Amino acid sequence: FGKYSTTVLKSAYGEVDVPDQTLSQFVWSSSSGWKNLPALTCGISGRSYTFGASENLCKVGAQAFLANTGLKPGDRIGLLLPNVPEYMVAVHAALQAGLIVTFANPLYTVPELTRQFQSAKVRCIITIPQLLEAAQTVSKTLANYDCTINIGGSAEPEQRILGLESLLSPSENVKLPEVRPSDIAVLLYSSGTTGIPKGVMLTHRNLVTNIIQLTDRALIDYSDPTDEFQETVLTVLPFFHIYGFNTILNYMTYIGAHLVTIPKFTPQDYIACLENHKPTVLFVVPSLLLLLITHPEVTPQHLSSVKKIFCGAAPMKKGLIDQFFKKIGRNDCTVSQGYGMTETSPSVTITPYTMPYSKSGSCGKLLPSTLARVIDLTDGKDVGMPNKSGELLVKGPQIMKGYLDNPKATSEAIDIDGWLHTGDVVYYDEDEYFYVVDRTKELIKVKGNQVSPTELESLILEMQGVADAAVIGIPDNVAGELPKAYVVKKPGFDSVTPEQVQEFVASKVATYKKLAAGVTFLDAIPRNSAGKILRNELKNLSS
Ligand code: AYL
Repeated sequence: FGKYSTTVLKSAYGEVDVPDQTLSQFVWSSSSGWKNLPALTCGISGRSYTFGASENLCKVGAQAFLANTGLKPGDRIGLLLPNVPEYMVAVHAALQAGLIVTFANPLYTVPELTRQFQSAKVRCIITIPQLLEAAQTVSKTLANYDCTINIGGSAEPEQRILGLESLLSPSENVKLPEVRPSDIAVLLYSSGTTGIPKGVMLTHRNLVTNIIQLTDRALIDYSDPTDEFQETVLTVLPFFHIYGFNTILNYMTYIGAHLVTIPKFTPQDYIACLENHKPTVLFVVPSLLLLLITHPEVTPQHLSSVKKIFCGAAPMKKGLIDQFFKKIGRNDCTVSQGYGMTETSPSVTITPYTMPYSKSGSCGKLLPSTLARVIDLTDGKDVGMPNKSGELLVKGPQIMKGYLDNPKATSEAIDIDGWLHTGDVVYYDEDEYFYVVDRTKELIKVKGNQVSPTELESLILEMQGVADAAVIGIPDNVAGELPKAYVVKKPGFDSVTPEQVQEFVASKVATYKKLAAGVTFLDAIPRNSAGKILRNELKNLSS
């Protein structure tokens, strides 16, 4: 009988028109009216750039890249930087030089960095003196490596280390290459629904589209800056993540907001920035919102300038917004929740600022030009009606081009009809508000950060005396989830302790990936006949 019927939900906000522009052209396309207003300021040091200055530095930087390094358009560069205002310049200079950029977490260990930069075939790393040693160690493992750019540090020509000045020396005779909107702009790493992190190829057009999808005035209430009023955005969410990169850095620059950055989160620095910069907008993940609510040193006065909060990247507990309003003693602040993935640039849904209170807990409605289906977890057929949960499938112009060098994973994620299988379990109500209820994919989310169970399992298997291992996420009130390992010992290794496994893993990964929910030894890991780990059985064991 051919195909069973599908129930396709369409955005209530129509379609977007996407200009034929690269990301850089788009981001500054409206800024001529506010060139002298501040665009980016480091909340700690006070280093600041206007819109005019940052736009100009990106162009100079692009020419300098091509003049002073051996890089050619299409080459990949890796950013190993904390959140500093220069992040913007580094990314957009590279993009305008036709380079493809991958971002690394500055907390990554050398093996983690090596894996990502080898996968992305990075030829140049941009970093700061504090991370130079790690960058140099990694660079020695990279084929066709060209140079390291050491922002804020000195040049060492014999080691192919360039200083920032070689990125800022104007080379006006260098012609910038033509970059097409369909070209890949960035490679961000995500484990998707299964396996180890993979390079997500996002084009200029994917990223531009997702910003335009968010500028619908029915969804978000904002106005262009004037000499009297400009939104001030405080953010600590990392620019190496798609949320920080596209939704904060690019989107907020596009609408003319002033971004205040913090290189390394501490509650004290965050509080000082609230006091000194009086932000009108905060970008958060649920664990940061919880911290603002519960931290004894954060007072209602600190938050008195805040009018808009954006939250995304992990499930937000119902009631958290009420707790926040209670803390600040007012409710004239909108809290928008967004849902999406690295693979979707990232936004798929957002709560309209006019959302009625009765919908709280929802992650919002489909963005313009976005389609969705919800399919039953057992038979794969569309649930076909509101209030029935199933896996969310999405289609739209913000969906990635695919996973780098991995057509198999790409075709598993995006089916032949173009639907991206999200691995998230959701339902929609009668008004097509979406609610995330669970996840079928293997991903663990710790404070909004992705942790791949496969990555931790293969690490644990490297440990002497370990025969088998499985990692799952355990619910946690503060972090959302924390990784926990089940381990089978080899005969003769009875003396291995949970702490030894934890320490082994901790020595090899960024802090947030640690086995913070512990290690339990089992006689065997439950697996199906195909050898797949039965994670639900492990979840039942732990609850
Ligand atoms: P990745 N509620 C529940 N789970 C969520 C939510 C949410 N609001 N947002 C993201 N997730 C989970 O690639 C979900 O499992 O991108 C999803 O598949 O690090 C996974 O996180 C994707 O993780 C915005 C602003 C999205 C931020 C984001 C976060 C993108 C996170 C839209 O407007």
